[in-house]
Amino acid sequence: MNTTHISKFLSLVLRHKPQEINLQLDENGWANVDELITKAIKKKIPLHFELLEEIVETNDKKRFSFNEDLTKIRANQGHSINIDLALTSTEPPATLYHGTVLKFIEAIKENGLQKMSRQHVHLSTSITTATKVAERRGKAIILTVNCESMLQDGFVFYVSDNGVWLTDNVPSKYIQF
Ligand code: HQG
Repeated sequence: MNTTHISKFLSLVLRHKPQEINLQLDENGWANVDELITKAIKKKIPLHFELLEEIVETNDKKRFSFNEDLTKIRANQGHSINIDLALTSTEPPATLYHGTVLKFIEAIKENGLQKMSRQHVHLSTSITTATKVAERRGKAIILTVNCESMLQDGFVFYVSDNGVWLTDNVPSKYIQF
């Protein structure tokens, strides 16, 4: 099993289905590292501490973080379960980008960007990153979000530990299609 497989397993249990291995996450999404390792091994996932360290450090999108004393681990963003990342609201750049695909455009024009199954709408600082996000689904269409106006109108933004910008929703009047 390579690190990509382990990383996908970690995304599953730390973001979506901790119950798959009967893992407890606290209200901020942290899992106890020893408990995670023990419960993963029970499910035949060959996890050990050094491997977790390697994944935290080398994961292409820095999806996971340890706490300071390395006893806890969590996903930096992307959860579908209801946890509070305890992020501080932060002033975004004037413009952020969202990569999507043609089949969603009509619905986005109608309803704006919605968080769908996640806890936030995800926005990127660069067109390159937004393009990669979109290309998981097909040919990329990049939407430009006018964060400056949103901020003036009282919308709140957060930035995750791995640099993804998060907000609750983006009404279509702030989107340049
Ligand atoms: C679309 C991955 C219809 C939206 C990525 C997107 C990212 C709407 C999809 C991170 C809509 C939701 C997040 C509306 C939005 N009607 N469709 N009103 N509003 N959509 O996966 O932003 O690998 O939840 O455009 O790389 O694609 O998991 O969000 O296509 O960083 O770490 O609905 O997930 O990171 O899809 O991706 P997602 P996303 P990880």
